[in-house]
Amino acid sequence: MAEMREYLYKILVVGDLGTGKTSIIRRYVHNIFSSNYKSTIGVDFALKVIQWSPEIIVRLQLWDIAGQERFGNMTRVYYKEALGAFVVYDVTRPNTFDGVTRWKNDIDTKVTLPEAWGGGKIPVVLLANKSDLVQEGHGQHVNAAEMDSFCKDLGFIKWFETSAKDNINIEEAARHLITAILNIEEESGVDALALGEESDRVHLDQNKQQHNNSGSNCC
Ligand code: G3D
Ligand code: MG
Repeated sequence: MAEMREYLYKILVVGDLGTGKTSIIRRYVHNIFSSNYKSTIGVDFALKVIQWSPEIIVRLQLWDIAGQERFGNMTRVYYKEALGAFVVYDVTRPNTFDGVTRWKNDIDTKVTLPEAWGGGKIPVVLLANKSDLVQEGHGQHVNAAEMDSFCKDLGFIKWFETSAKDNINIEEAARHLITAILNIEEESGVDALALGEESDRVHLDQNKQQHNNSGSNCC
């Protein structure tokens, strides 16, 4: 029988205030969303456990920023050991699209993949959220060719039009990001972050601890 493998992936969800980050996480994680882990740096965690295949279980640790958006960037503590990210904007508010470049740069300058995985940029997916409102005549659908080119220039691995309200494309976007991370891990041939091995990977409780002691680590 094939050996079971478990992975723990820390995923960041960033973007301007009101773009739908919390709604997307809630929609994706259903009722497992918890505010209990709120820490001094204003972060909520949500955990989603996915039976990816008969042999693979993926534990997604989704990091939401609670009220920190107004600074337009996050501390390195927040980004530490993240393996993927979503950047969210609101299709009905063009100024939130300006934030996309800023958030992507913030990610690229503050976190890289583990050395054992080549140390490159973490995979990031762009979410054009509230697409249900476009159906109702607010804003307009994104231009696919322009978005493809924008994503290529900025280094997003893909974009999706999503609706947290109508549950559109959220599952698909998550699958795409997880697939990308699994591929990077597989290509590297280094199973360093697999659960059950020695590593300094993140655990929810440890994170809470770290953040509570994180004053001097902030940038
Ligand atoms: P944030 O976490 O990025 O700050 P929230 O954003 O998830 O708190 O969402 C901000 C507001 O946008 C909320 O409305 C939420 O219901 C709404 N929203 C989020 N996603 C969608 C979506 O896909 N479609 C629509 N129509 N609305 C969405 P309120 O009124 O509670 O402030
Ligand atoms: Mg929020």
